[in-house]
Amino acid sequence: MLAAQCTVASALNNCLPGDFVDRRGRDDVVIANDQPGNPFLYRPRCVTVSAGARVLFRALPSFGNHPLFAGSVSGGSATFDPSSPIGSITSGDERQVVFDQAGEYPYYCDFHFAQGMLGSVRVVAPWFADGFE
Ligand SMILES: [Cu+2]
Repeated sequence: MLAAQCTVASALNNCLPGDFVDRRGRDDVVIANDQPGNPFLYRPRCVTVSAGARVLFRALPSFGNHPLFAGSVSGGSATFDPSSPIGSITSGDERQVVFDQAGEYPYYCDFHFAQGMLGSVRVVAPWFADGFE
């Protein structure tokens, strides 16, 4: 299937290939909406981690204000993905998510995705962790 091999790289939740911050090889990674002056931006918004990484999602001031859902936004509407390890996080202000399986795990704020509050975690197999540079 040549067409499948030529598929354009996905851009889930506005994460283009060049947008992914490289956090491969790290056991612990933090994603937070902590940019001064812009509470609607996750940092890093798009991130690559190694399988087994623990990602600490932090919400300022809380997930009650910024409920975090697994899934993708397309055409202005969000689709929850219940199979993602991110799930839905609606209380507290910190939640650790362990990503054991390679894949791409988009996420969004259920209140503010239209304002750009969305991103994606790309998980790569650990044996590739040092193979790209
Ligand atoms: Cu929000």
